[in-house]
Amino acid sequence: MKIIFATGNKGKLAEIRAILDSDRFEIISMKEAGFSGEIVEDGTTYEENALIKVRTVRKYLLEAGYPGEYIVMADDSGLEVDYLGGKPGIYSARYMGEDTPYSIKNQAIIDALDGVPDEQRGARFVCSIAMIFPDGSEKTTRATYEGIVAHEAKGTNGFGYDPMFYLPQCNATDAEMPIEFKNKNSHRAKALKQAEEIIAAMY
Ligand code: ITT
Repeated sequence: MKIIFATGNKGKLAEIRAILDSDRFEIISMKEAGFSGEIVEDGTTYEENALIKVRTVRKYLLEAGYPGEYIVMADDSGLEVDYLGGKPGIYSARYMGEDTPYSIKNQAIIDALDGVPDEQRGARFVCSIAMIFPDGSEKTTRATYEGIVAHEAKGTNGFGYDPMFYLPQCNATDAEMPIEFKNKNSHRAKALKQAEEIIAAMY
């Protein structure tokens, strides 16, 4: 089955390709499928934004006459920091400006929690996966990945906020852990597993 993935984020796409079973799915990015338009993410939840992405790309593919049967899939995700009242949440990509380097964004969150004890540094990544099937029906899944805000940004694996996302049980940040660990345990890994189960029940 072909999956056209509606994301422009290269870090996400690399993880998605590593997580989804390559024997069952051919993953094609929206760019590879010819989509180069803007997607206005003006939903108020991860699910709404993920659905906006799949609907926008599916509309394009249908109008462009993209051949064959395919599922359009998207990921909307974000980082929620308890001490910041759940921010940046669905605005994680836009937080402090879309083009601001993550070294600066990560340090800003660490600085905002200066002196805050570990018990109050709780944070989680949230991921919602949306799918539109060939018959036009839609499904979403959601999963979380729990950690705390690190005292220092460390590591180079992953992308985005991974260097400041500390996993106490691993004594390491997400960006210091092997990629295989994140791709088994992350919000994205778990939400994609649920998506795979939904697909398996349908086909
Ligand atoms: P697309 O909409 O094109 O998929 P995007 O980066 O704009 O790309 P989102 O709107 O879903 O995607 O924003 C998700 C942001 O949340 C992402 O840019 C990171 O800042 C953060 N994020 C999500 N998952 C993450 C992860 O696994 N590791 C680090 N940061 C993550």
